[in-house]
Amino acid sequence: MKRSLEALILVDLQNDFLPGGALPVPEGDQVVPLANRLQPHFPIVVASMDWHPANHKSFASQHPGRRVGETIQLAGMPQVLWPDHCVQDSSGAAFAPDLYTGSLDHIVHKGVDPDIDSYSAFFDNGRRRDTGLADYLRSRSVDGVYIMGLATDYCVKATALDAAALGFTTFVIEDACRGVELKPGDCRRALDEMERAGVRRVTTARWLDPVERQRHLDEETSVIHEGRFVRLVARRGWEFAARRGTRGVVAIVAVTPDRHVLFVEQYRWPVARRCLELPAGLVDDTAAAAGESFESAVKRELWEETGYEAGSVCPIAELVPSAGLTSETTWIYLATDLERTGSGGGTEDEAILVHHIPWDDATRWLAQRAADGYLVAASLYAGLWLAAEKLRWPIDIRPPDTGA
Ligand code: VGL
Ligand code: ZN
Repeated sequence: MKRSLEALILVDLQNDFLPGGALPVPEGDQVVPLANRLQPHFPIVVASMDWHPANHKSFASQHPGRRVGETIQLAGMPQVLWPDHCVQDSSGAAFAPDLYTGSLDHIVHKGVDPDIDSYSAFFDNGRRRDTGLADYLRSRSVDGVYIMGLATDYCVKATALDAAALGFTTFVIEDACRGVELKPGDCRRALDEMERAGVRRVTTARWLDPVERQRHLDEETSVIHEGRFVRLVARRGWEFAARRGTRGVVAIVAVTPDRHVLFVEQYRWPVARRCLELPAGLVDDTAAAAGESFESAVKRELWEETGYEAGSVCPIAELVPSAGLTSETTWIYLATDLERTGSGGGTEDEAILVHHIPWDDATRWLAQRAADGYLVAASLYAGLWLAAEKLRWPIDIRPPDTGA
């Protein structure tokens, strides 16, 4: 099976293109948080940097008597003259301070030849020199590119047009781009031109809206085996387990007013062992609960399993229990203002034991059980640690004493 991946291309998210910079793009700063929130959704992330020598011929300063915004002939092509910007190694050329750069797989420097400008991240404006980006993308099995950044009417447009011409399936993420708009309507015309060249227009909602995101994921997921509660599925050649009929798993760090924490104990068949876990359950557990909010699922599951009603619940984190094995993630919630109104224990066939453990004794108690061969859920340790931060109740997180 031929691998095919999609890359995110972040175009010129550099200080000089932000408000206050040398060549400010209006609202340019507003796309930086979007770049940060899109990156986790892509297997490959690439950034381009406008990277000019100080004597670059696109700078008006290099043409005595010419002014910024005028158009001249350069390398046989019309060239808009710009203020000095993105000079190599200057602070103006640095990435936007709030941009997260730890996920960048590859960086392309462009506009390095003083005699010709380079709006596109693939080629200079005369298509004389190749930046190596197309080869890099092909070497990583990329056949689709999603482009965002600055500026819609120059570098984003040129990068998208080249990507499409090179045969990449090309998308422009409209709401994650901003333009210079030297003439009113430049951005709209740029988007129209991209569209005519076969570039598809999308918005960040495709990743950032959970419903839209899931719809796209489902389209590229095939079912290998349909179980009663779980299915075996494949996505891009990767096999994993997916739950049926639920929107998520919630696990609850529930603390009582007298500073106890609730754990549940249950014999679990996959590991054939008694396990100590946080009270937990599925959102949309039953037909009766379909469409419930995560918060009401937390309250319902906590009451069913432990008999406690929670006055207040809040989400702490979304954690991944086993990212290679299952699409399941666990939402850790903190539940406080507890009041006991039921007996708990779950449904009859669940046979859940509830343990009320003093917060300050929790890690010692868990270490003793673990030493006897009980299994402790990773989410339980993680949840205690995260809740300790939130509650400002220090917790001793020394690892269990295994006698070694
Ligand atoms: C750009 C003008 C000059 C851009 C770069 O990043 O769009 N625009 N250099
Ligand atoms: Zn430039």
